[in-house]
Amino acid sequence: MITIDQPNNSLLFEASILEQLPIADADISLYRQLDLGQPYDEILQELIDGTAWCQQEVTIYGKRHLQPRLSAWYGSKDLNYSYSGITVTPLRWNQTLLRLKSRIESLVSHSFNSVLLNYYRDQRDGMGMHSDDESDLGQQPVIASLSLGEERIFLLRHRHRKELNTIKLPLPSGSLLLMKGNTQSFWKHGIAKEKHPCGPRINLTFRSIIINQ
Ligand SMILES: O=C(O)CCC(=O)C(=O)O
Ligand SMILES: [Mn+2]
Repeated sequence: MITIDQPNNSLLFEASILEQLPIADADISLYRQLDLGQPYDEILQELIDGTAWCQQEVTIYGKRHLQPRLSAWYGSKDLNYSYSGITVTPLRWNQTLLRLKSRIESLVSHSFNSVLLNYYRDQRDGMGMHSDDESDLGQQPVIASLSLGEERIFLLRHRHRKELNTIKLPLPSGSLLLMKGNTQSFWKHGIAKEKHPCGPRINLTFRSIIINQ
């Protein structure tokens, strides 16, 4: 297991500089501390209170079970999204989400038409290993993943090269992880459940669903 937790070159870690992570077959970069114009905890609470959360029932290997987290899908009208045997219809953008979307779009110079929010209520919530490789996202999706609240460990495991160790990347509040290029084709990722008590964490993955004309 490899842990990427400390800056190895402090010049690269100034708040507004994007750090490219040295990961084979992937294009992954990280901002450690975004300026969101508002304290992170305030935004976290706004999202906890103002989001239409639900706990999805999904089918994995033919078995139905409740996801160990809450989620919500927001986006432009008619942008349905299908994953793990469910199709979700988008809720309408609210002011908080539009503000975050526009901040992130200008930072990464890419536009997004949807966001999946995940709410990890405590250490018992997590997300299994998966790739965001649904055809609706296109061949080389750009996914911008904002974390707020409790720091949790983002796991990355190569899909084919067993000699590569699993990477453990702690995602602190206010960090933005940007996944691009072939990342989803070669790597799976997930959020580990924890043994020690954890406070709430919300992750927002901004995505672009391809609109078929
Ligand atoms: O919570 C995270 O950091 C990961 C979320 C994720 O992988 C997803 O929404 O597909
Ligand atoms: Mn994902």
